[in-house]
Amino acid sequence: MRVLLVSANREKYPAPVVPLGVLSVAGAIRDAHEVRVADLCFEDDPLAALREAIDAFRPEVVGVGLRNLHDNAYGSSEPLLAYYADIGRAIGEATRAPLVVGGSALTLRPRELAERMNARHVVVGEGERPFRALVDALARGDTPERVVRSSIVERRLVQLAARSDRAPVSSIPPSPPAVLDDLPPPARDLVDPRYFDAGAGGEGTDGIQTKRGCAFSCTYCDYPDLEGRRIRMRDPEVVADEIAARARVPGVSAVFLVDSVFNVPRTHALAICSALERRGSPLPWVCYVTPATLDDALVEAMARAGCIGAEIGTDSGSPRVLARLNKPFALEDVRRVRASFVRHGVSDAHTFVLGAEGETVAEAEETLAFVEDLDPDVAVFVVFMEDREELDGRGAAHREALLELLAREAPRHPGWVVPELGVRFGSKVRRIVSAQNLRGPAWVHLARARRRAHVRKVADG
Ligand code: B12
Ligand code: SF4
Repeated sequence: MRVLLVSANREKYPAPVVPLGVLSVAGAIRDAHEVRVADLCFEDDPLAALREAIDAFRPEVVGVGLRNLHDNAYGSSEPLLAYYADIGRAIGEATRAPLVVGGSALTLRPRELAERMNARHVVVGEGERPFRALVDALARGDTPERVVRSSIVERRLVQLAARSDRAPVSSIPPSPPAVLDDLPPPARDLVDPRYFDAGAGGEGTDGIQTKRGCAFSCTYCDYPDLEGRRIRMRDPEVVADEIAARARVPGVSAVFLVDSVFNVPRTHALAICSALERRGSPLPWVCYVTPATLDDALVEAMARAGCIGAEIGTDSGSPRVLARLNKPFALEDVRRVRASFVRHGVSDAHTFVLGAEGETVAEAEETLAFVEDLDPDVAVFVVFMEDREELDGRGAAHREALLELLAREAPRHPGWVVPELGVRFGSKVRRIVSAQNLRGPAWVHLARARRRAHVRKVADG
């Protein structure tokens, strides 16, 4: 079948991100079906571009990947949901091909998005196997049920998804968790080259996944819902070959390892580092880490393998709030890993989520005092917002008070970033980074500038 895959994401901050999910489902069906990708990220008129792509290809199935539910500034979801509804409408007007919707946003809000986009089918959870089964079924002339899913997704989420009102129905059983090394690689040849072209607005960072899943249970976090709680790893040698191959692509200047947590399991992270080092550490990279179980030897190995930055979900500087969030580490672990990152020349960005689990303003002030004392290269502050549809409205308390606190405190701390308030974030930062022809994540450049300033200050006495 002719399958048009649409990446709807148009978010440009902190940077445009390669649609790895859409490329992954493209890779999973292309041996049996003809696939094209329409990426709307850089289009001036996304709906016109979409109509053109449909007219040119005359697809028999249209798959749309939805990544985000809110923008980089954590604003209301409504503008994005309305844009997704427009996409659904434009597709319905341009073709009678069935519309299938998937992606992390869809997995978190299956019912609302299925309805608003008038989707014939939704794929909840990881998409390679379920989407393949669905397209194969459509090719056979079957009429599959409306919700198709991966078994990594808890039943709780799936029950929320839209009920089928179309009969007759043939059932596609939930796909078992994919064995990652058995999956075909993402169809990277179908990526829009503008992601790697600074002149076209790209930042040059590619995305690579070394594993799926997170075994921790931080209370507010969606990642285990999206990827499962059981960790599934890829062969480190294959990952390192993939990164080395990306290094040969013009414009690709850095890699983001998109794993929920890079450093767990430690043995797998170490194996990735040594496989990269043996290939000459082909590209600089950044990743997410947890302070739990992160030791100096692993940080050193990461630095040797090309790691230039680590994003750490520290979340709170209050021990009580850390316990309420069920974070798997203590504040002394955060101080310890900060010291390791400084020692090995890796920039660190700690994110803090204020207001989760009923955090009070006084507890948020405790967090700010902790951050002032820790003095990481970069501290990113967000105010908690619930994204899942069944929990709407919870956790909104104190929002305004917390934002006022950040508006007062963040501007006078050089490494503090508040996306929601535009403090050291957004178009101004990107302009500075591209004017100096710097590639890779913007926060790493802010971090490096801070360390240079610190060294100068020490040298000047
Ligand atoms: C890595 C990451 C980042 C990195 C990306 C780096 C890079 N260069 O790629 C950075 C730090 C830059 C980032 C930024 C942001 N991110 Co982010 N990010 C992630 C993370 C951890 C992994 C994303 C990823 O690449 N996964 C790997 C791919 C293969 O998985 P996937 O995209 O989900 O695709 C699978 C399925 O969804 C499905 N699928 C996908 N598309 C399609 C299409 C069809 C047709 C079908 C059938 C199926 C399907 O199948 C795919 C394969 O199994 C996720 C959380 C998570 N664990 O999933 C958050 C996540 C995607 N991010 C999120 C958000 C909000 C953001 C920001 C807006 C945050 C901010 N305020 O800055 C920005 C937006 C950036 C942008 N331009 O869009 C949210 C989105 C949902 C939401 N709540 O809005 C997530 C889910 C985290 C969360 N809060 O729960 N992010
Ligand atoms: S360790 Fe990170 S990814 Fe895992 S549940 Fe906690 S916050 Fe989420």
